[in-house]
Amino acid sequence: MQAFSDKTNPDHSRYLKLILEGDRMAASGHIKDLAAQGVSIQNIYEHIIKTALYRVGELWESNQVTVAEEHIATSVTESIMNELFYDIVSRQRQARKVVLGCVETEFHQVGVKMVADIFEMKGWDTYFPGSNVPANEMIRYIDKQSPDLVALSVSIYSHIPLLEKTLRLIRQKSDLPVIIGGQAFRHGGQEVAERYPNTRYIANLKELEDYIDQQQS
Ligand code: B12
Repeated sequence: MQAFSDKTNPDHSRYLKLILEGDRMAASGHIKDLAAQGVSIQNIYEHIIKTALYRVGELWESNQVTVAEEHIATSVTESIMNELFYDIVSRQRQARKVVLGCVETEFHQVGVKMVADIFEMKGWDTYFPGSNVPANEMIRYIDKQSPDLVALSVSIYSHIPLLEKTLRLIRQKSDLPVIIGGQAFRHGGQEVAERYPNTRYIANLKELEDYIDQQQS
């Protein structure tokens, strides 16, 4: 598997067209072709899939695509990520666990699924109870799994107080390391991490890879 820093700068426009058309087969083939050409999964996630989905959001906001087209673009993307999974997980396991989730009322889950895949590529075991996980249920699940790390995702800025609710509940019990991320922080709010010990904001998959490497060194 290529490192994140492969020099290619792939263009997202073909992928965008295919997912808006709902052409799952062609979109899947396109991503597999890129991977076969040596474009890293991290690069595909960050520069093709994320860029295309951000563009879908802009087109939806300006009424140039319908809600149904936006939904199908996302569901085709999730199906392709699921297809890639078996090939990207590292066979060298690290005996480390991460529990990941989207905070209460947060439905955007593609970004945190990418985060989970990067951990799997690094040999970590990932547990993703999904989007919109009630804070109390997240705490119960963390208790049950006893992970080495928790990763929480927030896309909507007004959900940051719900992230803080989960962080407070985690900190009442332990000083388990927590990483937070998601586009809720695109225009600020990262200082939330400073209010909770052992909590760190990570902006993208490159920073995430560096962070995981530090944990393993
Ligand atoms: C698909 C989508 C949906 C789908 C999500 C389905 C799903 N299965 O995930 C559905 C239909 C549910 C949805 C609903 C809504 N959506 Co929406 N949605 C999108 C869209 C088009 C794509 C989201 C996406 O997957 N992006 C791609 C991923 C890969 O990017 P990402 O999440 O930023 O992740 C990256 C980083 O942030 C980071 N990261 C993410 N999480 C984490 C966590 C950790 C720990 C770390 C380290 C890193 C990390 O890693 C990723 C790689 O770099 C976006 C457009 C956009 N700009 O993203 C709008 C968008 C996010 N949605 C928006 C809105 C307004 C809504 C609704 C309120 C619409 C409505 N009126 O109902 C609801 C809210 C639902 C809710 N309560 O959460 C707005 C948000 C605006 C804002 N400022 O808050 C956006 C930006 C669209 C827009 N342009 O207006 N949406």
